[in-house]
Amino acid sequence: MLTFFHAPRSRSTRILALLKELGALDKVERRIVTIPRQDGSGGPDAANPHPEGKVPLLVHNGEVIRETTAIALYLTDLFPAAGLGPKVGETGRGSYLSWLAWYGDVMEPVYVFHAAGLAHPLLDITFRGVAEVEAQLTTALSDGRDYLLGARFSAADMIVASPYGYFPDAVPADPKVRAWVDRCLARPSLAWAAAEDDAAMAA
Ligand SMILES: N[C@@H](CCC(=O)N[C@@H](CS)C(=O)NCC(=O)O)C(=O)O
Repeated sequence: MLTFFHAPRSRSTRILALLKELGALDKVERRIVTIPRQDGSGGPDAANPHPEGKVPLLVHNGEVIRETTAIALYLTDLFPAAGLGPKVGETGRGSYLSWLAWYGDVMEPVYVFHAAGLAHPLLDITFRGVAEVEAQLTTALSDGRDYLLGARFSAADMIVASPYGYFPDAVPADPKVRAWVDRCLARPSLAWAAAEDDAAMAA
């Protein structure tokens, strides 16, 4: 039994799109929960078993999996036929894990600190900054590859490109990075997930 706890138009929308890419929607029970929103709407939801009250959350046979990148890895491992993440022992597995972890451990914190206007030597030492984040993408895509792992689209592309869907002004200037962002954001699964979210919000 697989249950996905989701709040429309939130970080969990990426997981909804991933489930669509995986062809796994019919294998997952989707439960819509509320979260506190920045505009003051919403609020914690007693029906959400996330230890911090957040989304996304996945529960598989009673086991609770939290954090977007862990959930993405869990799902691509669980549904390997979709080919959205290299398996253990397969070429690209290390790169795949690295991009997923880098997103959660570096990229997202860097953009959050930047958006909050925070600067401190300890933040620079620990995470570096926006310029270094952009340089990682520029370097990785400099050989003209279509995706972070090469020719192969993966869940790492979905997660790492996702902030640029919310903040188009933050897309790095490098043409190859911009083309990669466009490629990732053009996935039909994202438009589908957005429409699902719109319908859920309207309801
Ligand atoms: N690092 C977490 C962040 C999750 C997160 O902050 N989700 C927000 C929605 S965008 C949330 O649930 N907020 C509810 C709250 O702060 O109580 C992840 O990526 O899973």
